[in-house]
Amino acid sequence: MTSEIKLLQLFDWDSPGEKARLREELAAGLLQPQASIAPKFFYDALGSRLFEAITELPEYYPTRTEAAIFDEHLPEIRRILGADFSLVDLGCGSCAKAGKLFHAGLLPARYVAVDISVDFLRDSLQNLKRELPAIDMMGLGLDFTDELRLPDELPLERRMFFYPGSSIGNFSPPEARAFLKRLAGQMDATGGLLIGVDLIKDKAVLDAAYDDALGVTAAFNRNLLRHVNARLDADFAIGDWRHVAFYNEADARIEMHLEARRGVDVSWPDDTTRRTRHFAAGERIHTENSYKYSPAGFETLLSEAGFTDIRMWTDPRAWFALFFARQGSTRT
Ligand code: AVJ
Repeated sequence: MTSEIKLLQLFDWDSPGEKARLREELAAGLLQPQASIAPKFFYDALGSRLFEAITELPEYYPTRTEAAIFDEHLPEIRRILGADFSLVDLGCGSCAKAGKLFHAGLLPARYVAVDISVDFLRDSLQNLKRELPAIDMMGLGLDFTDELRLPDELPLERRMFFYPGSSIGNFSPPEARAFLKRLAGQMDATGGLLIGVDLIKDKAVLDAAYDDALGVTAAFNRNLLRHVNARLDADFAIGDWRHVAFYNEADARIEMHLEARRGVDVSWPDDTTRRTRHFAAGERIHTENSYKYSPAGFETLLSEAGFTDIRMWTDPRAWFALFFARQGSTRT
């Protein structure tokens, strides 16, 4: 037992190599006819805090609905996870969800908290370690959507991956399937996946959840431009961009965009010079998809990705689902 947490930083926004890669990624997205910026740019320290604020909004039902499902089924979930397991928390953010489980008696032998927002991760994990010094804790600053590299010292047995909050919704269904397959490859048959998934529901409920009256989601969306300016030296004028979010029923996804209020030029540095793009009034930058699933649809996705023994819990309105599945070890 150590009072110190280990922090392994495998992703550094500010390293020269990473910066060059991110600039290329930014340029590729901005220069498409339909411009886009990846949702990972939401999560600087302020973005992570704004997301925490979103989870408290009356319109944003996913977090509290998922928490209610956990409360309701905790004894069963505890039984399924068993003892002496490692909890690998993917995109832990404030680590609040894992902390709640620990306080409710669901205690892992070790806790591996993974997040791209490295400074936020360090603070969150230090606070959690102070509350629960008996749990071995490790932080991993990593863009796990890119590559999930776990430390060699983490035993292969009883790895329980925790992927709550419907973060899986940021992937398209084929990307989600590929990601889940890669996850399955990181555990053996004694491991498992505990994953939260937002369900298809009435469009009005979904629209409101991503366009709240207080404007917190709008701030979260627009903060992405502030982050891109600060990290990559772009020159977005934040005030020129309007938050747009809606449920696209045909594709079963929330789309978030930033829409130019007037004609604007945006520039960002290249290796040698600056590149620019003009946006006409009303043109949009696509910043996020948040896919919604039917229970049967997600179960199929899990089994296609190599998981078996699939269980699902939901709330009385069937707005959100929590799945547990084991890795199907019989595959060759
Ligand atoms: C963190 C990806 C699960 O899609 O609901 C919340 C992000 N975006 N409001 C979601 C988000 C706008 C959130 N995820």
